[in-house]
Amino acid sequence: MADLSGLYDAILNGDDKLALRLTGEALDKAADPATLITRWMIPAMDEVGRRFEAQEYYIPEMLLAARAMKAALDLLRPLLAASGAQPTGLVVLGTVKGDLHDIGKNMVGSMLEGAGFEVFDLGIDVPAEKFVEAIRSKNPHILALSALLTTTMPEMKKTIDALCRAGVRHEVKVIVGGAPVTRDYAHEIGADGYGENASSAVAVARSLLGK
Ligand code: B1M
Repeated sequence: MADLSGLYDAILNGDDKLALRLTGEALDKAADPATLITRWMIPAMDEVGRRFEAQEYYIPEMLLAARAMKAALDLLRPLLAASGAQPTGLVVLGTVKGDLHDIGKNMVGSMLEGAGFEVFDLGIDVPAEKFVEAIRSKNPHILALSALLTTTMPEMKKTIDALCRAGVRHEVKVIVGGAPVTRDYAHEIGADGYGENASSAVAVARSLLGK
């Protein structure tokens, strides 16, 4: 694959127009969308996170980087979703209450769509009751919960507890993921599956449905 460090830099520097242009040019040269994401785009966001921790970046820089990442992802999303064939199942997806991070969640949604799932995305900062409502109204096969903050991970357990209280826990398989979430944590809170990244979320969703 060509050197796309310009795309890495564009995201790191929060230049959405350049990120979009370089992504388009890479696609014109038949670059693989998944490789673009894993080799250049996610490492750029990891470096943003490192700089934030080191107090070299602050919230405005993080927001600009997120905007550049989203601009590039918007171009890639239809390509990620294009490989689907038969509807594989219905997924309700969301980032848990108190958490505003949605880039990883959106990638999980796109990859699930690419694998043929129908995805109903509830967005960010989703309270447990809203997940319960969606399970009642949509009757999904899978509930997919994302959290990026150690402080919002407990909302995943609260959501599973709310499903139990509402008597709908047995109707749906729950998968969880997001940077601070681990397999052990997923097990501890009674989730059915854990996805380390977007493609493993798809593999877990498929295997939970026996596909
Ligand atoms: Co925030 N943020 N942020 N942030 N942010 C992190 C997560 C942080 C690690 C940065 C750092 O300090 N190094 C840190 C969390 C520390 C912690 O709790 N351990 C942090 C913090 C502290 C905060 C604030 C509290 C900062 C503040 O206000 N003081 C604040 C919280 C706001 C809130 O949510 N209430 C905040 C705000 C923001 C922005 C709004 C500015 C922006 C988000 C914009 C947006 O999403 N629209 C932002 C960003 C951009 C980041 C970093 C830099 C990048 C996140 C990202 O998009 N990564 C992030 C540092 C980092 O992650 N390296 C950071 C790229 C994305 C593709 O990866 O989301 O991990 P990720 O998704 C992956 C996997 O995790 C997985 O698959 C995806 C693809 O591989 N995955 C799943 C995700 N969900 C899944 C679900 C699944 C399965 C897999 O199954 C259902």
